Amino acid sequence: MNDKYPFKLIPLNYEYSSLEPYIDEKTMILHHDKHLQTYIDNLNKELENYPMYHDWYLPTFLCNIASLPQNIQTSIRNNAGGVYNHNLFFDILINDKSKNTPSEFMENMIKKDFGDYKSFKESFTKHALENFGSGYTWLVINRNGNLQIISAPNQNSTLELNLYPILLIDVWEHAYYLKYNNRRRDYIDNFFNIINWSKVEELYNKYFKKR
Ligand code: MN3
Repeated sequence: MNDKYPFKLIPLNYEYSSLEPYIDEKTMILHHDKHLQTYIDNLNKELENYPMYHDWYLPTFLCNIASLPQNIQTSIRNNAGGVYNHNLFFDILINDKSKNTPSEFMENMIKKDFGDYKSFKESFTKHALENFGSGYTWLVINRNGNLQIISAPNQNSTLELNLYPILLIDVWEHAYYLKYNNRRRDYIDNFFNIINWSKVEELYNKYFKKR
């Protein structure tokens, strides 16, 4: 996902239908091929006239929004965020029972900051339900190295807040409306069946290796 301008659509590493019955094939096709593609196109268009940013990676944009020319800050926040967040979201999903529960190690990390897995799940669900309008709810590593749940609106990335994301749920209606209509809670409940905890753990370990 660390590609540069011109950004391209990265194929899913699973079938569009493979998250059934939790997320339907049609939603995945539209979400990946249409919604994500639009963010990619808009980002490339915005960067066309800024060759000085053509060697920047997505996280570089998201960590440095304030240093960009003021007239493109909002568009980069929305579109670089839209690409980064969707790539990450699709990456932390899988329909594979061997990966859909946290390892003992991850469970211990969750216990440390949330008491137990059940409390974490309840808190994450509550945040995602109360995330008003469009946005994402995130599990991040904060500056103290602790896990924290946070919601953000639109396509805002937590990288802008210096919070390193390891798990996120897209609660824009386009992520669930075809199958779930207004039943966001059912979508969130089912999301927990298809989290790729191996990937989440990989991201967790990557963060601590980098420091
Ligand atoms: Mn989306």
